[in-house]
Amino acid sequence: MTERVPLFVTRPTLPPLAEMVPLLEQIWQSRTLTNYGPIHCRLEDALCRHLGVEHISLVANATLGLILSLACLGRGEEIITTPFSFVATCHSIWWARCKAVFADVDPVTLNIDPAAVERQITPRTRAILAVHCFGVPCDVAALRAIADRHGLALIYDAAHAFGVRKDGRSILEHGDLSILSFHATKVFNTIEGGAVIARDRETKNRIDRLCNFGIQDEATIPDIGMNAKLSELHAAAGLALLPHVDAAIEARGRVSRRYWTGLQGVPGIRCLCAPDLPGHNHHAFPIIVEDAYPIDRDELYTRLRAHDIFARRYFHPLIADLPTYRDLPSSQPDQLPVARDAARRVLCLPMYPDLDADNQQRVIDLIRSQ
Ligand code: T4K
Repeated sequence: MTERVPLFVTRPTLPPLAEMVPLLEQIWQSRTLTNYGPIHCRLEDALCRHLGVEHISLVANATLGLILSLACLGRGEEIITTPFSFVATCHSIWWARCKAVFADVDPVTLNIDPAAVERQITPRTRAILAVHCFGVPCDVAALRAIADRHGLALIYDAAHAFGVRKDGRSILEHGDLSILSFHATKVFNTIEGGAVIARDRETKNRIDRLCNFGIQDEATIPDIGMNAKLSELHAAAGLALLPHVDAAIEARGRVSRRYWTGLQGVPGIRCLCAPDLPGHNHHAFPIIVEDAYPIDRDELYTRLRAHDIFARRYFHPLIADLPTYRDLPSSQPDQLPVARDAARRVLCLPMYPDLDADNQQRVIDLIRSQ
């Protein structure tokens, strides 16, 4: 009998080891290990070309990229954001010495609802921090119009959105700043890492400076910065992986189509992302467990675990219901009905390029057989 392998919600994509070795040799040779070395610069250039953007600053992780971005733009202390995200989105607001104000999400995309954003704007609002959740683009046109109308900064947490395109253009072209995550669990990874995408050279230079303690040159330190630099080793992992990322996204697309077909017609199971969504990166495969399904989301999660299938309830608990945020006025029980509903229904199924059809069928069969 073949061994039943555990299926995790994701598995990191790694470059062939042989393609990593020459980069490691260069690092050993140069002894430049960090602080904007040659591999760091090569990865920034390669990412600009790959993603079709002009100004990228690599960072040690997306959380630091978010904090620096929020600190960099605008005045006022309130940041309007989505409660339906990974905690890093909201925690970054606190670390940027600002206050989170939640706005509810759209029931179809689960991204922040522009109309709800507009209702939360006050004279104290500094910025809108929206998330392209699961790689599904936000309503960028409506958010841009609101930001312009009220003179607010617009920042996208694009942690899930590597390679996502909308109307044939990179989603990263929208907003004043966008932040990618290159964590091990993402479509493209540098093990830990991330990037801030800016509109102009001046803002990129400011982000670079903030990543390096605020240092402009040996004797000039105009800003209060921190250490958010990406090391040469991490940059090397990214440089070796980048040529393989398009194939990895295509493979994810095949996994996505198998789920879509396999789960068709199951009463009460709705797949959030259609596999033919143009420009999608298949970052995750979230399903919504509706009332018509025989058991609720948590029971399905538990039954899958009993069969070594480690699907994840991203994003539960809702950020607004965590002890640190639940007393905020925008977190009160009568607020955020759509996000609260999503937090108890969404389940992310295993999704990674090399998830083979036989193992994937275990997931589909279990969901169909409840
Ligand atoms: N904004 C958004 C919207 C985000 O989703 C995130 C991060 C951020 C901002 C912040 O980005 P970073 O600062 O991290 O760059 C994971 C990730 O740690 C986190 O990066 C990610 N979002 C979040 C959605 O997921 P956990 O606590 O669920 O990860 P963990 O360790 O349980 O990993 C999930 C599964 O992946 C494991 O069951 C097995 C597999 N795995 C994981 C790792 C780390 C591996 O096979 N190998 C590995 O090395 O948070």
